[in-house]
Amino acid sequence: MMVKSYESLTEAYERLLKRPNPADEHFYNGLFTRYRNPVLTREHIPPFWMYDANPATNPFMMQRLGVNATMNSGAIKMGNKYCLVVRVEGMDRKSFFAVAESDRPTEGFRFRDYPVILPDTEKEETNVYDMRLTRHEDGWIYGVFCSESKDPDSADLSAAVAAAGIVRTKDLETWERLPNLVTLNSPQQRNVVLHPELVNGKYAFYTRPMDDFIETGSGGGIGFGLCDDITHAVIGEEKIISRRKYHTLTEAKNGAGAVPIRTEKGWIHLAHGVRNTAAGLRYVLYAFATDLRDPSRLIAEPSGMMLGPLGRERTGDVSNVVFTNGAIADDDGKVYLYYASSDTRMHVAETDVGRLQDYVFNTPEDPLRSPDCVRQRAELIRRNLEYLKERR
Ligand code: M1P
Repeated sequence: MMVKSYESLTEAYERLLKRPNPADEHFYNGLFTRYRNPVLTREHIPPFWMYDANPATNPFMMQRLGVNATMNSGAIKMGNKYCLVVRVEGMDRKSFFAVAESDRPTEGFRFRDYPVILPDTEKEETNVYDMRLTRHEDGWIYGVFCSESKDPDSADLSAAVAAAGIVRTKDLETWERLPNLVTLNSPQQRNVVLHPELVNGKYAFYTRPMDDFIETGSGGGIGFGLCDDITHAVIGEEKIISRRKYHTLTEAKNGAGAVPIRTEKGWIHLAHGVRNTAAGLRYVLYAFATDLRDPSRLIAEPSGMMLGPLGRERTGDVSNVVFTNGAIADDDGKVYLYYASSDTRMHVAETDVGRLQDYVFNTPEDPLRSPDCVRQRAELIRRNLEYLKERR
């Protein structure tokens, strides 16, 4: 078996980072355009993160610390840079965060030299993942992520406890760790997102109440709660704002995704919904809107999925999953939705605020029963056929 030189590995990596990423015109729905190549894969990891570059100590030029996946990334624009705080998963299954940035939203993402060194303040914390980045009106950028530890009350080795970890930064370089979020009425939390503005003078979080690490149990959906002090964040009441419903894409669970986008008509939320199938859980993305002044008040909930796993997105470490925890609403109205497929790689899809508003406010709601769904579709067909006949 040949031994590659460290230089050849670096050349291949540099070539990959220069690869153009054209828009993929195959899929059309009028709402978003996918880009053909993933924006980040494990191949985008700098070789000096994985190999010992010195042939004297690495004669077979072997990976010493490999990387398995790059996925669920928070997203934010800093100056003219598109920044992703990526969930990187090592071969050891542990995830950590790393900043990858580019001056283009759809290609050229390069990891900074070092991963994020999070302050190690939670001694039982074993794994961290899925950071949402909120540029808050108080001047900080907050990162809210899942802080996972072994369940101390269970002998089951896979029993874990999920909580929401909170950090803040001004530059994605130096991070201050705050105590984990406490939700008085929910034993576990994952997919927690900080709202970018104070609501009634308080910090507002989108939560996902859960009875258990995997199952949400009695947790009814995406919650909303307020807290007085972000440096010791405690939430009492969690009001359910996007409720799970029978025979919908959120039947098994759902969770807030990207930080909501402020538009003239309301806050637009991009979330994930999960249902169970014979092939296991299926994760898709959906959208809804809440009131500008009261972001806990649902004002629009279009029917069905906005984006589902397609083609090669459908396979990976956890197949049949698309997941987002970051989008960038750019100054020109474009919106870049960063999403991972099958817990393996990162993609981008492009839309704009006008299209998102049109989608969220003009897509009919899910009537929840087949007879009503077919009536809804028959009405669209009737209107179209009349319109097309008149045009002739
Ligand atoms: O494996 C799919 C996703 O599962 C979890 O999402 P949820 O809490 O909604 O089940 C998360 O761990 C996420 O990271 C993962 O992509």
